[in-house]
Amino acid sequence: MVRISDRITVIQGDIVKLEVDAVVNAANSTLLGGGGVDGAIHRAAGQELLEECKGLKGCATGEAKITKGYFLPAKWIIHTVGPVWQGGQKGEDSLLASCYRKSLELAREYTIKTIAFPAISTGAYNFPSERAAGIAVSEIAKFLQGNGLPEKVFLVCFNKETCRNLQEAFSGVFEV
Ligand code: AR6
Repeated sequence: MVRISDRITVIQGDIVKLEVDAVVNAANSTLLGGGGVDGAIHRAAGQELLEECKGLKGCATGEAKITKGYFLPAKWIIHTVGPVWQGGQKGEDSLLASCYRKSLELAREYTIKTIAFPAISTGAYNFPSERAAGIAVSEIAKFLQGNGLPEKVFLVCFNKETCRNLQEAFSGVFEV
């Protein structure tokens, strides 16, 4: 039996370059592209991604939808819409947890073995990075406890602060 902590890895880098079965996009509710990681994914995947996204008719906050990966190394893109931080009293924590859970449910449904998440909502949507890291690691750990798929989850950080927060959250959850 592989330990849950061995199925989660924090890595620094650009999510669009990762050779995983699926990458998760921190999208907005239109699913028609934007800045940050969303912009990077759309640029790298190409115009056909936008065409497929137009057919999805958007996505609610806390939900997730899947498309092909087109020119990405990843076969699939799971688009999820994180909450905009509004001070913490508007259900932001549970909506963020839902993004991770719904993305992982889709991954399981599509027999995805390896998946990479960006730090959802911690950029343009202003969710406090440390708090978001705790939610990400505990929600993923909870899901993996009950599921064999995905086998491996990468938490991708783009800057040092996010890396530090994710590593600390990982240590906190797994007491390493
Ligand atoms: N690889 C990995 N992580 C990245 C990359 C990358 N290439 N680029 C940025 N990040 P954000 P949000 C990190 O703003 O807060 C968009 O316009 C970034 O450092 O991309 O959920 C959408 O269309 C940060 O830690 O997403 C929405 O309108 C994290 O990804 C809105 O932004 C998330 O930052 C969503 O905002």
